[in-house]
Amino acid sequence: PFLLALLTHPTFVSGDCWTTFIDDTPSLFEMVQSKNRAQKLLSYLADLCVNGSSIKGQIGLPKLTRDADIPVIHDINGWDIDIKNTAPPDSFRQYLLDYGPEQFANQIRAFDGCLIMDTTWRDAHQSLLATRVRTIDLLNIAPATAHAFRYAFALECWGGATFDVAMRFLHEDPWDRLRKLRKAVPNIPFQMLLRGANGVAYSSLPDNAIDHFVKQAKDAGVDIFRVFDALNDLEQLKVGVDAVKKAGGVVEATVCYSGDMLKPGKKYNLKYYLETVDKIMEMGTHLLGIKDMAGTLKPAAAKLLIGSIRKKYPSVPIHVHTHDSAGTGVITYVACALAGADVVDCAVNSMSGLTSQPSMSAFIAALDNEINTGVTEQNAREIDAYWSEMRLLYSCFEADLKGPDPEVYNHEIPGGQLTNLLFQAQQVGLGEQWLETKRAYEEANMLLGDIVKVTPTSKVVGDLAQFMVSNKLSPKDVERLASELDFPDSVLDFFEGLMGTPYGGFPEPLRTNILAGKRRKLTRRPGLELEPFDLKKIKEELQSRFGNSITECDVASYNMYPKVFESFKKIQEKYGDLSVLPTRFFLAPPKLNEEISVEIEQGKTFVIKVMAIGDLSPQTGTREVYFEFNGEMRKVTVEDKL
Ligand code: 3PY
Ligand code: ZN
Repeated sequence: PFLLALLTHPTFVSGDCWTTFIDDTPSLFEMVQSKNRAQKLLSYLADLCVNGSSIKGQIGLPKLTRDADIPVIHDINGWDIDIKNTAPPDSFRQYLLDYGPEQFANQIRAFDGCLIMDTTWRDAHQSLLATRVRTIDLLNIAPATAHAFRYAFALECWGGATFDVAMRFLHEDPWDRLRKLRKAVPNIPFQMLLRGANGVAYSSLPDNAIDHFVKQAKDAGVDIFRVFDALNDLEQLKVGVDAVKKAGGVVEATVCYSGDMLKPGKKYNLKYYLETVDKIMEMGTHLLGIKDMAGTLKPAAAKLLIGSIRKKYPSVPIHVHTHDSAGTGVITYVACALAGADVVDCAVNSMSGLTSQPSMSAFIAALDNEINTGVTEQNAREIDAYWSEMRLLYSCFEADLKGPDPEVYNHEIPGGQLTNLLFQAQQVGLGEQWLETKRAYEEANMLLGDIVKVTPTSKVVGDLAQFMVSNKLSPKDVERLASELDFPDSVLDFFEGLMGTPYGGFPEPLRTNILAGKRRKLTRRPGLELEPFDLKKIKEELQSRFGNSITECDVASYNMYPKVFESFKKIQEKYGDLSVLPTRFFLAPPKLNEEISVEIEQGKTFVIKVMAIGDLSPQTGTREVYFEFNGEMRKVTVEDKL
């Protein structure tokens, strides 16, 4: 392609060429780069036209087949805001940048009301749409959001499952997403979810990998880090907390709330939570998070828990997170706000409810202006108009839950996992399978010692439950056959101690029997046993394989998910940067002659049309796909895999 660009360059063609022509004409390289990018993108589209979408978890096609409308946002006086030509107003983020995390926390605590964190960009789609929302659809609404939610506490936009899903299933770079969003929303703080010593992975990494990851995240735009440990293991939690402190971020150390603490005989009761909070406060945190990942914090328990913490620690801002699986989330939030919580997590209406967060508008309306939230109902509705269209665009990832179900108070399955398990059960014909999975989940939890369930420990319970269902094992069978059964890796990781230590210790003799001859038993937190990563060497190795464009962020991705990162780089080499492709053409082939406009970078757009798909060649098993590309004809040959 370089030679072709050279031979067709007007200066070369005119013969007016000198010896340093190549060096002096960088546009030659740009032409080559652009041609390569175009060819790669066409290869993806051609494959989509011939073989259909290969995105995992996709059932059917998007129901939205045009660009979504960008809503008009109104200011407090009801005037239209000219979003393109008006910078979003300074807000809590500027305060954070000017005065630092401690003063920022004081400012949040001093706010007269209960602020909102919008989770639409992270937990809401992780819980409802299998984490499949793509960067382009976040970026399109980002400027409007920067205005509409100017006085929100934060936007949760990164971490949790979004990190690996971006690379694994969306073929996108999560760091690129963060940087682009940061640029588009300079004024609202960004929050991420960090799984303590597990980073954004499913078991612990060496401490230096966590420090390195958090530093990159802070530098790329994360302001506030919600740090939790899935077992409320405080040593594990501290690894994440210390990493955020070193990086200069805002620490929101978090206690995970598991089950209904007011149920008689509950292992995790008020005393347990208050003692855990005491230890977190001793550790030092800017804000205190209460993470109710399954949505089992009932209003009466919320009033007691938040009220008790508020009384003991009058100056720490309390930030509450719940899921609306039971349908009682808004009542719980009102109870939290009245008991002294400073921030609660909501999602915009069409991305809320069920296994997601409670509805922002419902929360604002329920307070009836008695308590200020920083977001107006009108602005919440304006942004919601866009997301109601996104819900159609991503309809092919819906788990199709029909309504709230307080059964979550029994099975305690976290929001995101509930949708996931339901989706898997649906694949094999719901009915009996789903009932069995839920029952086995409760049984597996008790076998494991009634643990706190959130990623990654919720996966352990889910994997064990599915293992029990598919092998028709009762809890007694599991105990009896423990040393013979071939348990899922996550169960072995848990018992080895790679996720930390549960409150009350591991169940014995189950642990000994399951690990016998397979794994060791860690007696200290995993970070003290794992060899630190040689970060310099890892970077050099990655550079030798993938070229000098490898960055520290790539190293951090590789450290979290080596295999996923390698596959992602290979797909990127084949298809280029797919994040720029509009979602309806990422998930479904365009119609013949339909115009696709792809802005590959600011001010540079590819205009593509599929003109024809050729017949199957019996010799090669391939087809040719013909495109019009920026007015020129192009042809791509693809294997027909169907
Ligand atoms: C995650 O860790 O991804 C979660 O959302 C936990 O609730
Ligand atoms: Zn959550």
